Amino acid sequence: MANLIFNVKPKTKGSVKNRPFFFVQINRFDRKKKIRNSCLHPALFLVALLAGTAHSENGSRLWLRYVPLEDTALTMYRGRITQVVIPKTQPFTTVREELISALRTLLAKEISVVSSPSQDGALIAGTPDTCPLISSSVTASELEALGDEGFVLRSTTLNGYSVTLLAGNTPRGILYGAFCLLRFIQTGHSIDIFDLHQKPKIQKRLLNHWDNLDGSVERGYAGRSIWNWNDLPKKIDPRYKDYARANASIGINGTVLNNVNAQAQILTTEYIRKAASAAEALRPWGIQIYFSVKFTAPVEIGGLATSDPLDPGVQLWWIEKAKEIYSHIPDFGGFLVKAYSEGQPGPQIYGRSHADGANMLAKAVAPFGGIVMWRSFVYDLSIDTDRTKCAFLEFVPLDGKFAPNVLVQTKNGPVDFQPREPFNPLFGSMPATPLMLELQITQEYTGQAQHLVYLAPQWKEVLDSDTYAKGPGTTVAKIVDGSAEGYLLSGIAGVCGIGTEKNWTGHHFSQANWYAFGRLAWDYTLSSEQIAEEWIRMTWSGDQKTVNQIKKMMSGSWEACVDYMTPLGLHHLMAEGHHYGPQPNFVHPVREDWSSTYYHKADSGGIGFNRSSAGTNAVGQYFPPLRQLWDDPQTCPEIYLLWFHHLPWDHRLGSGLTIWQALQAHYQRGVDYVQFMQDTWDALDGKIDKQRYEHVCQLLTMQLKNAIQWRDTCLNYFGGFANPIAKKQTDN
Ligand code: GCW
Repeated sequence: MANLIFNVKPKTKGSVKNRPFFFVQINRFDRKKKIRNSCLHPALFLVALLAGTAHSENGSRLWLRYVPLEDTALTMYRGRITQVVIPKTQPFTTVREELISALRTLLAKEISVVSSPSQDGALIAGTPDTCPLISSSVTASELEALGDEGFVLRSTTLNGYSVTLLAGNTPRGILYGAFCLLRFIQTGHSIDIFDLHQKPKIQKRLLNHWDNLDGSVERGYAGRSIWNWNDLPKKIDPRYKDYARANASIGINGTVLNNVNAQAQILTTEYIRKAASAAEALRPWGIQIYFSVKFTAPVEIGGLATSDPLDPGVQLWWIEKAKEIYSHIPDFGGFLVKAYSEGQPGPQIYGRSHADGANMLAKAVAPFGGIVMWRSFVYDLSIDTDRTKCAFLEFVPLDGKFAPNVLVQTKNGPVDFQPREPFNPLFGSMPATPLMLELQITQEYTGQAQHLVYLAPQWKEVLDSDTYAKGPGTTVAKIVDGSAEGYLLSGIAGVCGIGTEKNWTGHHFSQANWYAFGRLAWDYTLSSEQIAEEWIRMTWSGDQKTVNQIKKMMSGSWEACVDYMTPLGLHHLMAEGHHYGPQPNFVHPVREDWSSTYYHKADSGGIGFNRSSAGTNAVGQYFPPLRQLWDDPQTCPEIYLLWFHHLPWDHRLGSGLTIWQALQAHYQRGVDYVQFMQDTWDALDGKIDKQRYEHVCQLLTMQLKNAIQWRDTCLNYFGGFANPIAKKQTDN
């Protein structure tokens, strides 16, 4: 729907006034006027496709393409891996097959599987239980430090042969280590003389699917749901394995199969059976499954008269339900709950709190090691008229009241996955509760599957934000990984937009966000650039020049999106419903906080939401010194200025520009960047396989059009307030 609307060219007929506001295009700033309809005529496109079949790629192999290395790259690994020692027993089958087939393809040669090393270049993989060579080469304390998921990769000498050791405590650790080694080889990283110890920083690393049981995907832009509920449990789509393998390769260890706007049906025996067979396909890759559950399930499918969490009958229903689930899915992960938010029911219906609800579910799954992820995405405006304050006001008083196996799952910012938000003030304010970070991989508010927007820098900004909760250095990352308070239970979730499209994510570059999420969940200290470089080398090309060009495109793409959509701390200017294009004049007939005007508050007096101590005092929910710094427009970072302040149009920034001039500059900068991405991609013609190259070409053309539309629509609208003021000043 969104895309259709956006594709429509402004008609010449009819009154401009009668058209939705965002159709109006003003090319005032369109200096280069280089907007093409497509890189290639459709007929030529077809010819190119047919001609290039041998080299055409559809993106379905993601970053696991395992392209045979070219001669120069091969020299680097010559003699390094010639044979593999790995257990032949069941839990190692997955990793053994992956490792051997990948090595044979990448290194273009026979790799023999042997029971003990007989020449230089043996790769010895296993746990101390399966392989005595491991216990003799890796100390017990080294192994202990690795935990269940870690691994050691080490070049060493054994029985006189130079070998590579891949050791861990579990098959899962070996699987992650194998993918690490394969990544090194695919990205031209040396595997000589290294001694690498790795384990994930965060325990539960989950994708959240917002997939409905009818196959539709809320905020999904890549086709239908990959979960074929109609075919399950009998038919297992081969894509489940591909999905699980891709996730394992980046360290993701769990997935919530269904939408947080949940249907009670998922808890029926029929669906539990279906889910159990999907779980079987994912298990070999270390992926546990979880359900989003509807709080009123006991009434809806259990035939009870109430779903009150303090009612013993309701408690028993959940206990029995958990038993049933675990009898089919012994490694079931647990429940995710959206309660009392956007129409979803919650314990509040019965006058109970979030903690009452969460703890009832937690008790049911606790005997099996399950967890409950209770979302803090609530904004009941009767609690406070500033939406950003609501979750804090509801949840902070409950700190310490949640059972130990409950995580409070919290979005990165206090509104809703906007292009940029300050971090959510709940981080640091609930020390007695483990908080799970929820990020959005599907680009609901950042151009969906049409725009190239690499989100790792956004996530890094959040993770690296200092909350000052326990003094300087208490970053969001340290709260999320549990280290700030010493929690063992920790989690991070990424709302994914994976669907039935061949390339999984719609835009080939949206795959990078899936990849980056996994890599950051494993180790948030990795830089966005490093992650991008790995991904590009595995996904597009190993040619350094090409890699550098694509990396340049990606690195500034998020900031560009912020610039052309919502610069200087603006937020939620998106059109209603689909959240794709701009609609700054939108006023919702019923809910004030679903209106764009509620967020920007532009009028002749200025622009921005006054959340300072003189306004709603949302800034007071942050710890000092942020509270003071952000309270004062002179010290508030420009990136959050209009988030916290309502300022006159002629207010001067540090740069000497007025707010109005700065807004114009940002919107233009965003457009220029998209133009730069398009020019850079154009120059890569011939360096990238045709099919994917052309697809990205077309999307960049669309993105440029859209960026211009964003700029023009917003500046046209805000100019209505700002220009008379600017004019008055020039006249004076
Ligand atoms: O981002 C908003 C989306 C809703 C979503 C909700 C949530 C699943 O617009 O589609 O519902 O947030 O996170 O619960």
